[in-house]
Amino acid sequence: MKPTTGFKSAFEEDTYKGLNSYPKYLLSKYIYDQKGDKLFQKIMEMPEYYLTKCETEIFKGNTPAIADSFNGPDGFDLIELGAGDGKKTKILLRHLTEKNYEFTYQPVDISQNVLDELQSSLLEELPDIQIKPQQGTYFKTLERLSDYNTRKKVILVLGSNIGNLLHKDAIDFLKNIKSSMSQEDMLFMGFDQKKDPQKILDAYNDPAGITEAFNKNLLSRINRDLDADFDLDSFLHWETYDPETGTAKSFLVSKTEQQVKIPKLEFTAHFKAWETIHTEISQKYDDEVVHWLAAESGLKVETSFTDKKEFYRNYVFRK
Ligand code: AVJ
Repeated sequence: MKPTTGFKSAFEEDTYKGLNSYPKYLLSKYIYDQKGDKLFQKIMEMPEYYLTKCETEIFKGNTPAIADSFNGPDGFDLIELGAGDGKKTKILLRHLTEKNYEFTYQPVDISQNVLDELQSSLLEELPDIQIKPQQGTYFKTLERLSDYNTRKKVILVLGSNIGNLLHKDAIDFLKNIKSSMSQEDMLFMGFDQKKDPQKILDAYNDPAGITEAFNKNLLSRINRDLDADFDLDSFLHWETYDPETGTAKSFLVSKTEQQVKIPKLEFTAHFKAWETIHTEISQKYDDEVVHWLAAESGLKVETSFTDKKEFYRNYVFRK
């Protein structure tokens, strides 16, 4: 039964839906509350999480070429979807500022908190930068920006964030971006590449248990926000990677038969022993798949940059 008073947020509704489905699932976007953001920062610093290191290597090794490709006749506006702590972007921003490129930096995030922290750290490190944080969903913000911007836009989506989307959702996302682009605009996007499957499993299954805590933050958050009583120790973090499809999947597996009360949903979830909750996908790509996604979305791949090991690739797309 749905709660008699109705759902008070999308989080409540999505949680209810996911735990009433078979097989059960939860949406990975809800991992990122204050605690989840901190855990993700820790993940990016783990030796096993090669994605951040590779993308940083790409930025460091190609700064002038990337900066030049961004520039337009009247300068440009750099719009970053899901900026986070902006560590990788800062490499570029420093170069752009030092070489006196005419640009603004517009980080977009749903969390005002993340934006405030990014803004204050940036103004400390690069006092001359023109930063215009944009709070909101990617889609609404892109719509608004395409109405206001008159010069070249460069849209950044880093960290292989697109990997959380199934291909059909990734195509919708790319189409949305495309519809906010004009002819001269550019999309610069990071895609984690297919590689030794063990390397991928290790990145999502660290022995220190940081990824486990990150995954289980979905349950902690339901405990915190919806007064539930999930016992985190009775769930197992489980990662799979299918080298054929390139899909890494995260699960939480109930080690025992159990019931979990979720008072704010007026609902009790039942778990059989070894029942799963699917929590996240982290898609891995190759050139062929990226070109296919681009073609399906009406975009063209202009060029790309990779690291020495070719673990990761940043692509430049145009309309
Ligand atoms: C932020 C979605 C790119 O899938 O690699 C890290 C999130 N999940 N470890 C990823 C994540 C587990 C990350 N993305």
